[in-house]
Amino acid sequence: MTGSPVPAHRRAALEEIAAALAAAGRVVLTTHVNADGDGAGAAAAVAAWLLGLGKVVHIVNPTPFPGLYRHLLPDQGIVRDPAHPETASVLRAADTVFVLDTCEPRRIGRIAGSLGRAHVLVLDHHVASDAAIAGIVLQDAAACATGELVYDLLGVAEVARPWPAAVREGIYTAIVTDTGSFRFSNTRRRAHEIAGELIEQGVDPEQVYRRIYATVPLRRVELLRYALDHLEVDDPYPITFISVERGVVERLGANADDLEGLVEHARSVEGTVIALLFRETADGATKVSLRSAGDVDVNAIARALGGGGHVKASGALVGEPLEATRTRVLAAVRAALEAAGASTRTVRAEW
Ligand SMILES: [Mn+2]
Repeated sequence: MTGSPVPAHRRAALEEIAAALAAAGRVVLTTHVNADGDGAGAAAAVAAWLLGLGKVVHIVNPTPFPGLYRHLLPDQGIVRDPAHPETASVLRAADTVFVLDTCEPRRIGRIAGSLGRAHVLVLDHHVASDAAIAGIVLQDAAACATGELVYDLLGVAEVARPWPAAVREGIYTAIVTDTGSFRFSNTRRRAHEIAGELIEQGVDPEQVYRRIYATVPLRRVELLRYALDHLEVDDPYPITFISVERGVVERLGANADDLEGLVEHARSVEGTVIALLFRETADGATKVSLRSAGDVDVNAIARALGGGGHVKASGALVGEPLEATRTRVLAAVRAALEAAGASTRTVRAEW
């Protein structure tokens, strides 16, 4: 069994990270707030690999490990709540902290304050920002997911194939979720190559799909019903947006997982160049998700709002109520569309 070749420009950094992990004894893995399938899958895969090498491994995320991806964990006991008093000693005892799917200190919340004496390693595929976490960093926006970089890390470390089930399923899930099930523009040939090799190793795509997408709690369907009912088109601009008020999330008992993917419904509306999701948080701030279906760089817009991400998919947390945020963001997006010469919605005359 041979893997997809590791891109040459990643090798040097991956070799350094692999050497640091080989020398590590107690490793803490972490990812950004509201971990997604990439952050959770990448962490589960790395945890399974390192546990197999006899390391002591814990996952300490700034926000709870998502229930949707708990089945990927090689051992449920490795996840620690950052607010729990005993977690401070886990962080203190770690000789190595491995940050996945972000390289920004503010995205790992209170974990950023615990990086002190440990060796810090970072794997990330977001667009570089000014304030990166200090350590051995591989940041490559050419990777479809952090899962792709984990795949390369195991390749460089020459881990014998087939890999443990939790390793290959974590990486596969990371790639499936971050490529929108192989639909987004980051779905390049290599995403399929890696997926193909993981299937050869034993991943069951239907089972992965069922666990993530084919079974949803009723509240998520109720939330979708509300969202579609509140979908708006910013005519004549090619902007489609959904707003979810705080009361709705509370009434349905919805969480961050439940909101993932909602913005895709706005993006799918014909003529949409920019899709937005506004979601009011419990403390009265507003989370904004931005998606670009064209050439407009939503990462630049998100950065101006204090957030960031990718050229075609970004987000920001704005400390203002929903309505004020929506007014401000719509103005910024309209201006970006005008600057790009894409300020009117074009639709087919007939279907
Ligand atoms: Mn990612």
